[in-house]
Amino acid sequence: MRLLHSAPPYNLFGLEEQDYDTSRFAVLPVPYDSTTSYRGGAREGPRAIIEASRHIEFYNEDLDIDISEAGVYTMEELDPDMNSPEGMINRISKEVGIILDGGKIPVLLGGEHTIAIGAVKAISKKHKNFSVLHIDAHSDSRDEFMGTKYSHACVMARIREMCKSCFSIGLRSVTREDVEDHSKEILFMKDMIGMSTADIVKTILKNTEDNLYITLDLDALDTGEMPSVGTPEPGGIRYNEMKDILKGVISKRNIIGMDFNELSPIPGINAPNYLAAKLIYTAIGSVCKNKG
Ligand SMILES: [Mn+2]
Repeated sequence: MRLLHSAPPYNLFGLEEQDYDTSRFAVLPVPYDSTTSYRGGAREGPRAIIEASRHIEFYNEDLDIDISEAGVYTMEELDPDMNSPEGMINRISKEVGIILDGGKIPVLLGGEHTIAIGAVKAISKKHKNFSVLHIDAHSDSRDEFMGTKYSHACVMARIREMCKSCFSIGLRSVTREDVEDHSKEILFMKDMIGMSTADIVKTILKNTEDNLYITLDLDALDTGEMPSVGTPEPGGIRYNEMKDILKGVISKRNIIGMDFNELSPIPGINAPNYLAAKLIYTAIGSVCKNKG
């Protein structure tokens, strides 16, 4: 029972009761932004998402589900390893490995995009056949950036080394090499404009395996709705379209993990934090709609 005038508990969606053993989803907050090259602050992301999520209704009319029945467990924040980005990735990988061993779906809250490398590293030890759906404004495909192979600008270069196939959508800040080397596995933003959501979903499904990991850099969204990112690239995916893409893809795939990264909250502007929290609700809720 919630006491009168008491705030919702501090966890994702402000759930009254949480039980790790019976939970289906393990939420891992990773307040880390060490390799960020432009505006920092993504380390504040997980707390801002959790804070906003505590004020979302449990019930969602769009999905017709109640998130308090979904089995979502929020873990303690993962302490950053400030020695090296590689050390941090290994720490994340170890933690996600424990979640996977427990038969749960890891949901990481970033933090900078680098956290995805750690998650996919753990996933790749469990699954042979899986794809990564990469939703982002940027290609993140540099082999090395600012002296490390584990920078936010290298995420997809590292992930491609670990998974059977990757498919990227929303990209609108790329290099000539990206276009030459990877255009078959990219749905550029310029081509998404004018496509129906159903066709976008179809294209994603055509290019991914059944076991799917989703890494969502929030800068894929339009900066008007999502200004709270370190590297705001104009002309992105609108919230409603993103929501429908997630719903459509997740309904046809076995989701083995997800991360939502790069929220860099702007003090006093809470709407983007809510937006991020609601997208995460949509993603988790859509997994719940699937059988199994
Ligand atoms: Mn990005």
